[in-house]
Amino acid sequence: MPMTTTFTRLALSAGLALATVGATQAAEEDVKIGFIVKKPEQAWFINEQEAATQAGEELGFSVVRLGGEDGQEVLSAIDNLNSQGAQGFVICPPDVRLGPAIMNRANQYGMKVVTVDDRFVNGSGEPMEEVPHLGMSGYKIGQQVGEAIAAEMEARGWDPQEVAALRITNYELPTAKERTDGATDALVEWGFPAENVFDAPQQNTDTSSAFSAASPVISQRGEFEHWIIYALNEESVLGGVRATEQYGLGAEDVIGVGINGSGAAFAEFSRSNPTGFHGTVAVSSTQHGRQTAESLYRWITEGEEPPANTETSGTLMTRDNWQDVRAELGL
Ligand code: FCA
Repeated sequence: MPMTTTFTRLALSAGLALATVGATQAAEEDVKIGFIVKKPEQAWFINEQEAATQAGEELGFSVVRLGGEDGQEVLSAIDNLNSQGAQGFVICPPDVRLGPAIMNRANQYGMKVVTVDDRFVNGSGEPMEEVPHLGMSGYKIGQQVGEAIAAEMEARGWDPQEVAALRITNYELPTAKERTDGATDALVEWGFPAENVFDAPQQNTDTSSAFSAASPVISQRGEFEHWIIYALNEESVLGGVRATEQYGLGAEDVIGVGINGSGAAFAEFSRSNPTGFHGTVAVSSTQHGRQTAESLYRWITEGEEPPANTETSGTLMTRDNWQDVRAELGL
């Protein structure tokens, strides 16, 4: 064997050995977490993932942003994170009943998990309290929605007996049920007739599924000229508002109030002509993203387990104050 080849081989293997040592050291120091969301194209989730990334840049950990729109995608996202050396992930699952399967996979890899927005449920439908969670205080925020709608009906001088409520529901998701229950209770307490509340069950939590759910309900109740609309989020309320427009109902006939305070609402408030989308209860998606990522990081590095359940609050945002509230909440 010629000298040069042997020398090259030796140099190469020494180089490889050094590279391996370097990688091991880096792996011990670096913290990498995943941030998996059920609807990666929605403004709420984009904002959460960006805020988590920002927190990582400040505190010194990296965040891999992933979408998980069904169970299969979530499990492969977890495999992918494991092969990248991530120590844990924050997740808003596409279906809360996937909780046990997701935890199984995470436990196989020794990964820590924090849920955001939608809390896992176990086989009996109870919240999985062993997985730390941060989400909005659904019932209270729902009540704020109901109160805002009632105040606007009063301001417009509507007789509640002649108003129909479009309640876009998603009863498989506990946080969604809490929110629409809170809104219904506040409305009924104010004097809204419970028999004028009509359900439009949606398949998903987005605008198009709400539109499909709402259309037949509005068409069946053609006798009502005034509608109020609420749902688990503003994307869904927007679907309902678009459906009323199809039946010739304008901004003066409709009061829709959503939840979130993200890009979907800002776009609606920025339109030159107001629509039936009256307002939204804004919650800080920035805080949700940042706080969950940071608490997972502390758990990984300092062994401090995050609180079992953290609930966040909301502020009403309308066409009149949306820019101020946006700035206040850092959105
Ligand atoms: C659920 C909804 C989102 C957002 C989040 C906090 O995941 O689907 O729109 O409201 O809760």
